[in-house]
Amino acid sequence: MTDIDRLNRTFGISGQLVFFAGPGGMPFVRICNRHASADIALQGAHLTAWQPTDEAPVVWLSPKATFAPGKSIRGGIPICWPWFGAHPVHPHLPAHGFARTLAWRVVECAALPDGSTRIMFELPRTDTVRTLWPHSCRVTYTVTIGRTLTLELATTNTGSHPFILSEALHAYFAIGDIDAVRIMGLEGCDYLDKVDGFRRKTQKGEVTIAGETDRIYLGTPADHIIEDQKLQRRIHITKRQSRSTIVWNPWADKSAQMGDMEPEGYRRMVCVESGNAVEDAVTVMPGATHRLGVAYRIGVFSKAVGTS
Ligand code: TA6
Repeated sequence: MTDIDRLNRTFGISGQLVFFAGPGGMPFVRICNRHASADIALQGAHLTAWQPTDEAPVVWLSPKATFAPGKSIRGGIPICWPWFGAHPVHPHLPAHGFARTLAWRVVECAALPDGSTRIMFELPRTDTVRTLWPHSCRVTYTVTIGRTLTLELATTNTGSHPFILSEALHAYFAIGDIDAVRIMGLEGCDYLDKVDGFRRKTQKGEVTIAGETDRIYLGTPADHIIEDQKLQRRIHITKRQSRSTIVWNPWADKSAQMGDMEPEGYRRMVCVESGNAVEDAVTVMPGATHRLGVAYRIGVFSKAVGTS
């Protein structure tokens, strides 16, 4: 029996949840219910697709994404954990931590009474994890696929010393065109501008993107909206225990240099990432659980007032 057979036998839900060998032969799970469909790679517990019924895909996946062991997938929702960006002390360690490139274990799958589907993953404590992150902890990731996509990354400190972590759910959203998008909910927030030597600035008005953008917004508990004039839709983002929002678009030159993006790929995606980074990093006390939560849903787009 293959690993895929074993997974289907243990966790499969007839007509709703199936494990399969996806691109590069990597194990994936596909969920289809009356509300939505989604694909998740077990490597990184990396969601690569989410499409509510009768909607265009909400999550963007690069047509040139590569699927290989130990390599992060360009697009979808990579999990950045237990550090966001470069390691704060050892810059040679992998950017965005290691959770996005390790195989996660499936611990539970459930068909919920409202027709949505839940799947829970756990990050195994492998030798790599123990070496790179010498703290006792349990990390789970719960994904609920419905008309709303709900994600919860829970970190429990099972040791006797506090530890500090930074993290993000690095969501790539599919958009009609980068020129026709604005992001709301960050007005007045301070941000560190990575394309300007991490200078601290303050956001005036809504965020629009007209060049390479790589910003860590700090102290951002409010909900966000990505308004897309071209696709005529709004993506609503609601967060819990997340004080940072990262907005990233590599623009033309960087896209052309990246092996896993099409040169014009930057026009069709924007990253709006929910997490806790830099000064918003979280201290997890012994016995405590920190739960980073986020929910995405499509709201109605009104031409007249742009409200939902
Ligand atoms: O979240 C923004 C960012 O940290 C950018 O600086 C950019 O490099 C991006 O993530 C992608 O990182 P990756 O390691 O996946 O190439």
